[in-house]
Amino acid sequence: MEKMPTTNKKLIDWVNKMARLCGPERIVWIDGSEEQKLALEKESVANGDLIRLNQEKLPGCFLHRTAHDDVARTEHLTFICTKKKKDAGPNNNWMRPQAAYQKAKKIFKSSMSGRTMYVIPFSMGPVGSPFSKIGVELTDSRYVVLNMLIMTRCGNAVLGQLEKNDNFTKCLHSKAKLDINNRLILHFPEDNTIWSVGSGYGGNVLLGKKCLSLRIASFQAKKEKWMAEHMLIMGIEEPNGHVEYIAAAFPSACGKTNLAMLVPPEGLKKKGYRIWTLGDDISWMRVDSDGSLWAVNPETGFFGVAPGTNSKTNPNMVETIRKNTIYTNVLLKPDNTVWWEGADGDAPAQGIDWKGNPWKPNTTDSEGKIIKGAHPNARFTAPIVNCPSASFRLEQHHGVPISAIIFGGRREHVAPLIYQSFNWQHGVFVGATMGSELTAAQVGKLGQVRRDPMAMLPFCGYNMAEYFKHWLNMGKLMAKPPKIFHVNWFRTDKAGKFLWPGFCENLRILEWILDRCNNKVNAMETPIGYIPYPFDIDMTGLKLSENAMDSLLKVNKEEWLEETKGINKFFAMFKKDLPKELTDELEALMERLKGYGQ
Ligand code: GTP
Ligand code: SPV
Ligand code: MN
Repeated sequence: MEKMPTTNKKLIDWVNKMARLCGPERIVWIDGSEEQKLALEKESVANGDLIRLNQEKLPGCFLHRTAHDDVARTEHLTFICTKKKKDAGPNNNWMRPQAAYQKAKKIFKSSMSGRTMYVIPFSMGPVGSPFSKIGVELTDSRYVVLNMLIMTRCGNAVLGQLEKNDNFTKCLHSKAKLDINNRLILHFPEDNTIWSVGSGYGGNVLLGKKCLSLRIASFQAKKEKWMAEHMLIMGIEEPNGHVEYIAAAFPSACGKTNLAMLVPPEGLKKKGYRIWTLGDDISWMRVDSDGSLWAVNPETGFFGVAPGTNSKTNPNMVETIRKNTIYTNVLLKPDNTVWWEGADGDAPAQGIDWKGNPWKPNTTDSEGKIIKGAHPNARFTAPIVNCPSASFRLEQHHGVPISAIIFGGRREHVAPLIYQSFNWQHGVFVGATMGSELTAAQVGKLGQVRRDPMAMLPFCGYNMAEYFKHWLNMGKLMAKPPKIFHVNWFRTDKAGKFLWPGFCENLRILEWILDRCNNKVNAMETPIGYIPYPFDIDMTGLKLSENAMDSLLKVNKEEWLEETKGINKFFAMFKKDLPKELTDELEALMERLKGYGQ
């Protein structure tokens, strides 16, 4: 065996054991140096894994295309492998650990033959912070290495940490044959281990992201009394120069990235607001000695959705992805730049689509459907430091204090634009019952609500009933818990049009949220929580159609009574494990609704 750049015996033994299983031709340790990164890029271009883009217009940028059936997370092939099925809960696919290891071993066996196995030591969170967790990912994919170099802190600095600490998540990944029938994403929280095989797509293979920072971390957070959440983190600098921080949980594709880096609309810019971005996907939060909740983003990059990103919807992201960015499954233009549906400018007259085929606008397939240039889940991987609104607190070991937690989903009806929970326990109920409507793109009845508690349904690494208890308990540990709110940018009018313009205008709602946190405004009490007096939302420079604000803020008794039935059905899945506080909250809500005159 080659010489190992560590004296950590546990690490050396594990790397050797996994190498014996996967049979790589050689082992390369990732040191985090620029030279090594450049060499890997060169090799990737030579073997066709990456296409080097126009270096004048997009310096340091590359394009990657995945296999056609490997374009998104595969939740049905994702498992939580705990000794007891109950510990995974009704919210997860479960396999017995022994059976899972056996099944995966067959696929891993000699899967790296003729390939290099890369060893990536990485830290989620600033290196050396008490907030951080270390992982080591073994992979046969250079694409994974190059993405991990953007998304995490990795290399020798992390190995240094492992000289004095044996605690790391063992992450094994192999592309194997990229066969969907031999694909498994396995989590062993009791062994602090992740095994992923048969995929080359982001969320399945960048094991620091959803696998470690949410599924494994949520399991650890419960034990260690902290929180690992699917939340953006942002700072809002107020006109007086003070910065308040908020965290927000919306399900996948419901607007976290957009909110995290919004540019204030003209009307509010004059007041002096400024946004500071800390993260767009994951938040780790702890109670500090001051009794409030402090958050860090464990990641260092964005893995964001490309389609729809343009200088109107998200100008800061357009700036961010101009350099040192890896594009996945977008369209390649003749000048070696990239394009996607909803990008700036017109569609190019021709190009190469995400599948690698020649493409022209408005061409249809055999079923008459328009062929897209980019896959709808095409993504870019870009460093946070590229972002014009990147926070100066990104490297701070203790993170930032959180004043408000915001939940949100995609609801045509029912949920008003904004409401505030009565207290922490009620806020946990609001998060636990949040839902999003299925769109035409998803399996299921159009408009049907899928409950996605705290936007964590696909990411909670244990029984969600226990997760709810954990949220309730965390509230008790805080002298100054964040206030909890719920937003809905997606309410529609009778014609099905969005009532609220969204995007940068959402700052008007954030302003009200901060005013509530600082006791600056009163609010109307309704059965579901506090809603704003319309005159407390600053509408300078924004004109809505007549009565739009009333419709946006309306709490409809009948709709909400119907909603409680859905919640009741959802709660039933957790049987006796559901904390009583949540059934109490549901009953109290029903009582308040019954007495609500309209
Ligand atoms: P993941 O990366 O999958 O976790 O998603 P995300 O939550 O970061 O979602 P993202 O910000 O990428 O937005 C997803 C979609 O929501 C895009 O199509 C946006 O155009 C749309 N969107 C975001 N914010 C708003 C808004 O305020 N109003 C409306 N109507 N649409 C929005
Ligand atoms: C999500 O689906 O919520 C994402 C993308 O953020 S992935 O990293 O693929 O999970
Ligand atoms: Mn996400």
